[in-house]
Order: sequence, then C-alpha cells, then structure tokens
Amino acid sequence: MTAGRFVEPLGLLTGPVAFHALREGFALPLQGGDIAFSFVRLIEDGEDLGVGPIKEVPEDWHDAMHAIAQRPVPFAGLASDRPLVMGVVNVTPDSFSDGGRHFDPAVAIAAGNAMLAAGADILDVGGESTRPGAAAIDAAEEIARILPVVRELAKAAPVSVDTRNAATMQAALDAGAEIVNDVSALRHDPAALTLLAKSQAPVVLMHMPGDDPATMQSRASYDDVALEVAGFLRDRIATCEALGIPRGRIAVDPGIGFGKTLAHNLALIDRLPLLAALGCRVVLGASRKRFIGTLSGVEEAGQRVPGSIAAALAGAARGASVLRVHDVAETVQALTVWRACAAGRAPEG
Ligand code: HH2
Repeated sequence: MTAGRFVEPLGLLTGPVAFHALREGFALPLQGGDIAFSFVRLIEDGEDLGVGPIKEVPEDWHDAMHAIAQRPVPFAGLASDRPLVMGVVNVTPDSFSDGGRHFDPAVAIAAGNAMLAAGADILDVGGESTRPGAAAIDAAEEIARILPVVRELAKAAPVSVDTRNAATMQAALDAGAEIVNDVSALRHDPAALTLLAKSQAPVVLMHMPGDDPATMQSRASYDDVALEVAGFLRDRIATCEALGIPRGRIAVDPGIGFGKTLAHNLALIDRLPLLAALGCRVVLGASRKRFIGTLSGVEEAGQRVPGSIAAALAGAARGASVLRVHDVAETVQALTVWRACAAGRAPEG
C-alpha cells in the first residue's frame, strides 16, 4: 500500500483550449508549463477516492493540487520551457540498444558531438550496461571506460554520468560531468548519497525494483504500478532531502523497462502526470526498449526508432521534461513539429 496523499492530474489540454480553460479557471498548468490539467484523481493511502473537475476538489486538497501547478526550479540550470533531449552515449561492449557501437572512446566522443550538432541538450555517458540480466562491472573498469569520453564531451555540453557507483560519480564529476544519473536512485552504493549531499550536482533518481539489473525482471509485480513507483520516488526524495540534497537538484524517472512488464510500462507512460505531484522534473527513457519491440514485432533494437519517437512524444504530451534517447536528430525533429501542432502556432523567433 502506498501511504499518503496523491493528486493525479487528468484531462490534459494544450494550445488554445488550454489557454481558455486556464483563463476561466477550469484548468491549472502542469508544473507551470504549456500543458494544462482540468480533472484530477484523488488518492489517499492507496485508495482511489474518485475523479472530478478541479473546481470541485475539496478545500483540504487544494494545497496538494496547486503544488502541481508550480514550476520546479530549472533542473541543472537548463531550459524549462520545452522538453529537453538527453542523448545516450553508452561506452559499453554489451548495451542492448547499440550493441557496443560506441565502446571505442573516439567513436563515443564523435557520437556525442554528432548528438549535440543534432540538438541534444544533455549527453548521458554510461560505462555499464543495465539491460535486464546484465552482469555488473567494477567501478575501476567503469571509470576507465567513460573518463576520456566525459572529459572531452563535458567541454562542449552538460554531461550526466549514468552510474550506480559512487567512485565513478566522483571521477566523472571531477572530469567535468555536471549531473549524476543513477538507475538505483542512490541505493546501490551507500557512499553515493553522502557524495551527492556534499557536491552541488543535480541527480536523476530512477525507479527499479531492488537495485540489481540482473534480477529486476523477477520482481516485476505491483498492485498499482504508477502509484507504487510514485510512492517509491517520493520516499527517495525525502531521504535525499533529509541528507541535504534539495528537491530542486532532483529529477525523477519511472524506469521504463526496469523490472516492468509491457502492461507496467504502458501504465507508467499513460500516468506520467502522477509524477508531477513530486515537485521535480520528470525524465523518461523509453528509447529502443523491449516494450517497443514487443508492440511492433521489431526484434532489432536499432530498428525501433519510429516506436521510440512515438513513446517520446507520448511522454512529452504528459509532461516529461527530459527525454533520454538514442536517436537525437529524429527525436528533436519530431518534438519540434509536435510542439508546434500542440500549440497551434509556429515557434517564436
Ligand atoms: N535506461 C537505461 C540506462 N539508464 N537512466 C535513466 N534515468 N532512465 C532510463 O530509462 C535508463 C537509464 C537503459 O538503456 P541503455 O543505456 O540504452 O542500455 P544499457 O543499460 O544496456 O546500456
């Protein structure tokens, strides 16, 4: 059971309809952005109390509801008026998504620079595959893989380091990385929380059941996956805050494909606005993942680009602030067109 209260934004609106509904008080802006919500579901101690228009929400729920309309502080000082694109640079021999294409540092650096030229806002550099069943590697090996790549790419862009190991986090931050992206939400390595508390680095906290990709799929069991993931992330934010990592430095991620079935992944994307209630930016990493292959019948991860774009746009339409993707140029183009269509006008400038 997920304890406490949650307000889940529903009835999402964009463009001129959102504008009118906001002006007439029939809607509130989701995290202060361009998407508005006109209905909410009230949830208390895991119990669904029902769905209704925002105007009919009882007084004692107003604070919680209005908190969702507040704009979080810009994560890592980055733009917050549009979804950001995080390009994935896996310096691994065994990633599910690109099968070791960027294992050579020079190739990884070139790939990162190409992603920047294509419009990436952040580069996420990782040295350990976390695909289901992947074997862990030690921090020394991970550091040796990523350091030349982080050092070079950090000269050109904000770099996040995708790691569960505190030693790797520290080495990458020293080499110029600005953001820590931990798929274990700072649970795998006990030193990670202290390190983040001491540094000023922003951190992405991701949900996965347990803290080990080798066994996570055997834990894919939830009564209400969206609520349980939101509850888990809320507890992790509380732990971080208690140790001195302010909410403004935290972004949250539902962990698509990490200990989740197809049904779980789809429910998490559909109910992504529930995470807005946590007051942090929301990151979504659906790119090339197995559920896209299952839905489309496409076995080869590199051939899942159209499905990945569809998932990224579904996330953006539900308030995701950062989209973690392998195919940057394609995603940036799709997002640009989707935003103009949703707004009903061409971008300014
Ligand atoms: N997914 C992967 C790795 N890191 N980090 C966040 N925040 N969110 C994600 O969804 C996420 C992540 C897995 O994808 P990939 O890096 O392409 O594969 P691999 O772990 O096999 O290297």
